[in-house]
Parts: sequence; structure tokens; C-alpha cells
Amino acid sequence: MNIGIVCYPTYGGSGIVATELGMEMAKKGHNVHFISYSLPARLDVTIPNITFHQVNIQEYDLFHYQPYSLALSTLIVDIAERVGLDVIHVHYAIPHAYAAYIARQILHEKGITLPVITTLHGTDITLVGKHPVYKSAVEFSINKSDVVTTVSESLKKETFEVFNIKKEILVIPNFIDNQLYKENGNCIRSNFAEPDEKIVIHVSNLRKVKRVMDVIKIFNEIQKEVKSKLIIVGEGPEWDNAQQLIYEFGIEDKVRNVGKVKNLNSILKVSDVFLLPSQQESFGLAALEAMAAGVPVVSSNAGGIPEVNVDGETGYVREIGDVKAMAQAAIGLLQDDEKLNQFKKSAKTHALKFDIDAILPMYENLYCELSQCK
Ligand code: GMT
Repeated sequence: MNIGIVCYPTYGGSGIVATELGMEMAKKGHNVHFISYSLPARLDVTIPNITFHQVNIQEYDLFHYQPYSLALSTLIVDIAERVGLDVIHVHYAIPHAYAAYIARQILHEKGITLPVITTLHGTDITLVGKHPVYKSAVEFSINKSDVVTTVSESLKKETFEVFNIKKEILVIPNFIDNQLYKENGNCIRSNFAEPDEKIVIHVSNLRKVKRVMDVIKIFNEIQKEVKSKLIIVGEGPEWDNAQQLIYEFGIEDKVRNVGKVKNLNSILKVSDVFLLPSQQESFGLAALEAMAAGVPVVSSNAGGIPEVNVDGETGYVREIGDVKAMAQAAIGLLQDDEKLNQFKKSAKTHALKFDIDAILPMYENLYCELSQCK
């Protein structure tokens, strides 16, 4: 099949899911056309059958905002005409579902059929999409997609609550390639902590919804009881505030921000507990990645997190904002090596349920069904 994938190129979960999905489809022999405004962070363009198409924006002085959706629709039309796309799969509704709808209509006028799959990832519904400035257009484009999927039951429920959706929504959970977590990688524990210290980790784009301040507060409680270090992976707008709090607590020698890293898997593999106290989280791909690396997760109960992190088995799930309870849960784990090892094993085992080999066929079957309808 010739598959088009539209996504954000950044380190956010939706772009990662789209990229991993497309690369696996290409390895299976499909031709995959990635469409984005720059090269997606994890995309390996050396894989055969992968083509990257950059959305080019023509800067024009008259426009205060350049019309990205128009350029994206035009590019989808061009690619579909040139290579004969069987399906276009857009990740994150805004503005991708809208642009794909317009492209499909233009192609229809030319006698070409292009089925559209929209995968909703979270903030496109829970934060940005429901804002009155976007709501009607987002609702319209979801209803006009041929197939709509969400990454969790929780997001499906919220989509129906927020919008007037007139079609079925399929839940296809996010996935992970557990093979990638088999090797030890190049990261050594002693780079981050003394032999008698535990390693606590947080990975995100450090936005407000991630409650990065709670991460610091939780760790501050942990380090009072357990000799430990905190590794923060990622960059984002909350870092300045977080840093201020780190200085207020006087724990700057125990916290290290390594920014965006290429060897995340190997850093995860030397960690003991992953903190994810998010305000909103449709799935929590970062938590799944940690679990695949054998790291138990102490998280909030936001959105779809409880569908990934099983309370009392792969980690602990507490109320959003309950810093004390999350700290206590983490301390209990970190102080009991037997329990910690048991949770590490369970986390790894549970991650297998989300293995790429189990989830990928769900998307591939959808593509097949839709391309046959053409
Ligand atoms: O949450 C982020 O930082 C990025 C965001 C995105 O759209 O890229 O992630 C969303 O999609 C991920 C992949 O499906 C999910 O794992 C995240 O939970 C979801 N984020 C939120 O709902 C806040």
C-alpha cells in the first residue's frame, strides 16, 4: 500500500507514535510518505520505502499568520496525485484532520478517492480542541474522517463528552517495541548516582500539564528518606520555575536535567522509579517506555494513565496533585528492594501487552479495509 502519515515532528508522543508506526509499516514493505513541517525527531529516512515530504510555507508580508493548513492540504493533494496514496493517516486532529478533509474534497473533484484516518492523541481534544476558537472546526473534521481512533478508552469517553460526535471511535492503544529495551545500552549507572543511591526519573516536554513542580516536590520528600538522585529528561517552559524550586529546596546537587537525549532507553534502564504526576494525560507513552525498560511508575490518575500503569502492580496511581501520597508511594518502593524488584519485573511484563507486534496489525487492517473501499 501507499500510506500517507501526517504528524508533528517534535518529541511529543503523537509524533513518536506516528513515526514508529510508519517505520514499521515501511519495514513490512509498504511505501510510507511522511508529511510534516520538518523531519520527525525519530524518523530514520534511510529505511527503504520511506519518503519525507516537507510542508513548505510561503512567507507573505500581508499575513500575520501564514496559512499552514492550506499548504498542508495542497501537499497532500500533490502527493496523492503523484504516488496514488491508498490512505492518509493524520495524527493529532489540529489542524491535520481539517487539512486532510479539504485534501480529500479536492481529490474527490478530480475523481480520486482518499480515505482519511484521524488518530486523536490527547490535548487535541482535552486542551486545545475544545477551546471555542477551534471547537466547531475540530468537531466537523473528526465527524468527516472515514475512521477515527483514540489512544485510550479515557480519551474516547472525553471526546464524546466534549464534542457532538456522530460516528464510532475505535480505541487503538499506543505501543512499544520491547526489543529495543533488551540491550543494556551505553549508559552506566555511576554516571548519575553513587552505588548506594536510587535513581528517580521524569521524562516530558516540561509543560504545565505535566505538573513538573509536583515532580520536584515529590522528589524533595523522597530524598529526605532515601539517598537518591533525580534525572529530568526533556526541555520545556516549566523548567525555569522548576529550577527556582530546586534552589529553594536546596537540592540542586541532587537534580540533573540532561535535556533532550538520544539514548533515553539506556538512561531509563539504570533508573528505579519514574514520576508522572500529570494534570492531563490521554495515555502516557513516557510511562510505557519506562515500564518497558523495567522502571515502575508513580503517577497521577489523570486520563488514560490507569489504563497503562496498574496500581499496586507496575507502580502506584494517586490523585492528581496529591504530592504527599505520590512521595509516600515512591519512598515505600525505594526502601524495599524486594518489592522494588518485583515491581520492576511486573512493569516489564505489563509493557509486553502493548508490544508493537500486537498493536500494529490493528492499524494495518484498517489501512487494508479502507484502501479496498477505494
Ligand atoms: O503530552 C505531550 O507531551 C505530547 C502529546 C502529543 O500530542 O504529542 O502527547 C499526547 O499524546 C501521547 C501519544 O498518544 C500520549 O501518550 C500523551 O498522554 C498525550 N498527552 C496528553 O494527553 C497531555
